[in-house]
Amino acid sequence: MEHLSRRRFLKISAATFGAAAAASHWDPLTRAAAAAAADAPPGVKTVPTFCEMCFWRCSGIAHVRDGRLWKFEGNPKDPQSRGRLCPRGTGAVGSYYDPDRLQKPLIRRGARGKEEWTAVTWDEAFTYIADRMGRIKAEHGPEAVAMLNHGIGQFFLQHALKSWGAINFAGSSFAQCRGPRDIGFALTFGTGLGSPEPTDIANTNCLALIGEHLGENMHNTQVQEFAQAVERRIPIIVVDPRFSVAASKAKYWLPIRPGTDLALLLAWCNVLVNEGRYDRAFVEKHGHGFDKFVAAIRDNTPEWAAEETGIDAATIRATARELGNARPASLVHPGRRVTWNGDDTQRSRAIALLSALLGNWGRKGGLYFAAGMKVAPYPLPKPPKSDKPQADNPDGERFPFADEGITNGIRDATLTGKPYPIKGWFVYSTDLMYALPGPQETLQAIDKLDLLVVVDTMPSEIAGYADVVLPEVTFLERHDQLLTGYGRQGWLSLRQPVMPAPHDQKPNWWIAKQLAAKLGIPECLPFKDIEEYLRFRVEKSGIEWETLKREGVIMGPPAPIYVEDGAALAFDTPSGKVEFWSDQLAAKGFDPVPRYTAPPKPPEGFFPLITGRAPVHTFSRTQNNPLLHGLMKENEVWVNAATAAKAGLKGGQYVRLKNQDGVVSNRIRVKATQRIRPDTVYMVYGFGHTRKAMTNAYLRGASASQLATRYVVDPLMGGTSIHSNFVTFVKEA
Ligand SMILES: Nc1nc2c(c(=O)[nH]1)N[C@H]1C(S)=C(S)[C@@H](COP(=O)(O)OP(=O)(O)OC[C@H]3O[C@@H](n4cnc5c(=O)[nH]c(N)nc54)[C@H](O)[C@@H]3O)O[C@H]1N2
Ligand SMILES: Nc1nc2c(c(=O)[nH]1)N[C@H]1C(S)=C(S)[C@@H](COP(=O)(O)OP(=O)(O)OC[C@H]3O[C@@H](n4cnc5c(=O)[nH]c(N)nc54)[C@H](O)[C@@H]3O)O[C@H]1N2
Ligand code: SF4
Ligand SMILES: [Mo]
Repeated sequence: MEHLSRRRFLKISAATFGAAAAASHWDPLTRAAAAAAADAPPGVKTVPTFCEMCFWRCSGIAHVRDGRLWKFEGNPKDPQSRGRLCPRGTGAVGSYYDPDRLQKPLIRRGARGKEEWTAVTWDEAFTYIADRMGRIKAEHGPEAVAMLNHGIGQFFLQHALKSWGAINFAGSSFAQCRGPRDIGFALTFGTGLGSPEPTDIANTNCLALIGEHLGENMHNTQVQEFAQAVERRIPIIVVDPRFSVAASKAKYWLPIRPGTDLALLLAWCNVLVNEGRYDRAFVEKHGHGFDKFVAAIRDNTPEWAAEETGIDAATIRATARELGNARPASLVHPGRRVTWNGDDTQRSRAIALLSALLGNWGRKGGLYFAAGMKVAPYPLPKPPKSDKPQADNPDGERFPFADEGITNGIRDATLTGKPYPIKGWFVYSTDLMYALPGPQETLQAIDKLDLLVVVDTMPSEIAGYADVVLPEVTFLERHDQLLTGYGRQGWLSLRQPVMPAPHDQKPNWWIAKQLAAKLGIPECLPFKDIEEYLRFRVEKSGIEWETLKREGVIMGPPAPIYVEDGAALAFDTPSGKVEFWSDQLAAKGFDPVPRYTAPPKPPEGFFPLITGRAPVHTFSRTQNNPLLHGLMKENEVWVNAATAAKAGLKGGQYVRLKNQDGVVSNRIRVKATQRIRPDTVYMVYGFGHTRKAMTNAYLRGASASQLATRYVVDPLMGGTSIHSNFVTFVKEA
């Protein structure tokens, strides 16, 4: 590990965040020279592949020197990275060399959650799983086995389970992340935004960020474009209870009272309409129910919103004017992790309505139309149809506007046995103890299971409760499903192995094929190996396999992304127009125009707990990574300096946090700062691991998820709020 020391890493990752932010040329990404394959020194092998350290999916070039994985840098041909990776991507090397990686399949011997395992062969593991699955199927039907997953690697396992008869699948990227946003936009414009979100930050003349803290949230291309926007000196408006890094670059910081954003958004709409600073032509041609919308927001004045949000009316007016004057190259960022308070779809719909008022749909500097790339499918046999409804949302009756599986809905069904029992979970690449609020319910649901299989690279929290743990190789050691990306131009990226598996870890496609064989359905994945599968799809699409292997990325044909260059406007809503007033919401008993309700007040002495990201970590998955751990070992709880003084707390001191339900966190250091409202506390989520097997991350910092025992479910689509908890301080003796 010598060449992987922290110093070495810092040299590779030359511009770490703090230093870059202080520099006049603001550049938070790693500035490693993106050496193309041809420039590699002798003895160095380069392999292009795409990153899985987060879901932005940048393509990079891995360098192997003398058989050691040396570095991972951006691929200059890739539209996501543009030749530069973020610190987490660069740090991927650490996930390969992490000595705490899972090494062998494990079967639990003791009680669930007790760390008693037997290492077994893959064949023994599959036999055990197939036997339990067979018994569940015989007693309850195949619908009783569900899969909870995240990431591109889920594909082959999903297909194997579907072919066996499973129908319940969900990823935390919907109900815990961007689901409310995509549904809010779909209710308004007829389509969601998807990932990567097509925000034309590069060309916008005014940008509002609503709790989207670019620069800490390191989604690569957006951060690069945000840094350019800062340099272009356009007006930037940052709405965040916390003085985020983005706020420090902005013309306006609106330190809003948490949970009151809908009041601000409606007041912005009110100003744009009343002052005539909206796109009249767009609204007249494409709007549905505009007059009723105007009537509905009549009382949402800046003066009214000031009372709710704590932002003065003059600032609300001034920022609305900035947005209106720059239209249509004016952008209220739709956000990404929008699961805040449980009314998130309606808040996102208000952002969609602002986009409509600004007329930025399909316009330069607004929300462009993402172009994709068509790649031929592999002829996989179709899974059987089930006559049972999906357990999370039977016949769409529970959450009428959900269009993907709901993780917490599957958990509910497991807990209640309704509409039918769920007895098995396959968990792929998601740590449910972090991703899902209500950890107590997750544990109760696990108690109801006859089989919990966890496929992970690390001894994660959720793996600690598994019956069978299957160790996957990291993304640096495997092929994966093809990535067909959407953006200003479509593209195709290949993931391919850079290094051999250090132990008995296997890739997802292999696990899926072996499992399918054990379940007696080998024909559902009818290829010899994944290279055959990938090669078939690539060549069938008229692309040379060798070229893709060498380049890593192939761009699709250009397509119109703006209305100006020929993209057509059509809206897949019931009215065929942009729905300022939503009849379908009204028909289901919801507000046809978003209506604000004030968030609950904390008990005396308690503070709302909000969360976010650190630039060098992803969720809960990188805290143990030796390189990234070296850059940030634990999280801190941000407390306003005045609040800290009142509570008798000093910066740097350890405290525990206790939530409204009496749950007490691990120790966490206080960051006493002016950079947050006095009535709010903040922490980066993903810390506070409790498994000893994670030697770096073990008991470092506190887990926001552990404190998230209370949550509100969005009635439109099943999303779970993550900012519904209040905490107070417990001082260490
Ligand atoms: N409190 C709180 N909760 C949140 C959020 C928050 O901000 N605060 N954010 C929400 C959001 S936006 C999201 S997208 C979700 C994210 O939720 P998740 O995607 O579940 O994120 P992680 O907690 O990092 O869990 C990932 C797990 O996958 C494992 N893993 C990593 N790489 C691989 C791989 O290649 N193969 C396999 N098999 N396993 C792998 C890791 O070791 C880890 O155990 O969380 C949501 N939950
Ligand atoms: N470094 C890094 N980057 C990432 C990720 C990562 O794990 N690490 N994850 C990626 C993923 S999957 C996602 S979904 C995105 C998520 O990134 P974002 O969508 O930016 O969401 P969060 O990271 O949860 O950050 C929430 C921000 O909102 C602020 N906030 C909290 N409550 C309120 C409120 O009531 N009103 C307002 N206006 N602001 C509030 C917080 O202070 C914080 O700055 O990040 C992506 N990028
Ligand atoms: S943004 Fe960073 S972590 Fe995410 S895919 Fe790109 S380089 Fe990897
Ligand atoms: Mo997310």
